Amino acid sequence: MTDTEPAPAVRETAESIATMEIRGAATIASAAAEALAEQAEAAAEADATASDPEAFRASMRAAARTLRETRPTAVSLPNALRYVLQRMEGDSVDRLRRSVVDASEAFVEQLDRAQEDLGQVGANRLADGDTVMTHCHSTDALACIEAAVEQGKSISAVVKETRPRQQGHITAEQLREAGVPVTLIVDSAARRYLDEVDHVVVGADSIAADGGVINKIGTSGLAVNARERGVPIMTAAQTIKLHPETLTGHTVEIEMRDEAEVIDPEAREEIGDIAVENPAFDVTPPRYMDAIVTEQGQFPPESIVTLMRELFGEGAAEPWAEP
Ligand code: RUB
Repeated sequence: MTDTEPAPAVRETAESIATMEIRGAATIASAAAEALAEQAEAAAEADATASDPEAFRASMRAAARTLRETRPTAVSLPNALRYVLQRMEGDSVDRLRRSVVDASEAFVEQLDRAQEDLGQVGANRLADGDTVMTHCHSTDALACIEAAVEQGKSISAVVKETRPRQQGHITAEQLREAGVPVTLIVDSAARRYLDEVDHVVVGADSIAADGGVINKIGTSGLAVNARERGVPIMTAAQTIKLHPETLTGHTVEIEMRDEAEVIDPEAREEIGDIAVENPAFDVTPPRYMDAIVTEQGQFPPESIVTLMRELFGEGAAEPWAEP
């Protein structure tokens, strides 16, 4: 490992995030924070960085850049890197290493606590006997349903399959394990089943300053249909999903993924000359979302900017950039 080459553990985590072996905004964030701790341990041992604090810092920034480049939409990833790198301090490699490892552990702990806390808030919105509809697989959304079950409420779920990667299967399995009766449906059946549903619960990859919710493709259509059917829809999202750059007018990049996720190459070949597009996320305008549930309580989407300013000030530092 040279001073700019990330440790093998970092490259492995980056690869797993890019290939979606590690996926979902919260899981990506904790994996990225843990990878930085692994980088710190490796750099404290490596010849090029073990006795040079500046080279150590440079190697941490390079590792963060490698992780940052994996997927563009979930802001929890840069927010995790920011949290850890901003707490890196010390005038010796050992102190720097310790500060990174401590920050990484503190971040992961906070993440777990935040999810538990928001689960309680989200659960309060659900009543005994409710049926919820889910989209994709969100650990924050599941935390709300699981907390409601723990409160003794009887909840059932209509789970959208979520093309093209079928993360709905993960949701179905986890809800079943939590004792929630599950009905799995294809995405296009959602509107038909909304009449049987009391709540829609989704997660978020990023939340913009105007209250727009960026989540798995199909969330915005579901939200519009839920509004039309009069079914309340909430986003469960820890505050690390708040996107600080949107405070200064930046938009959130929507990841475009490989067309092979949508259609297998042979079938495509048979059809002939067509274009295939595979956006992984979409933006639900705040007017179609009833509440954003965080560990700090629930917010109407339009007021989330207040919390964002409190937590991030007016902008976002990039501590992984070369000085
Ligand atoms: C996952 C997805 C999830 C959010 C929230 O997309 O859209 O709803 O990431 O998840 P992908 P969590 O499968 O493409 O990563 O609540 O676990 O952070």
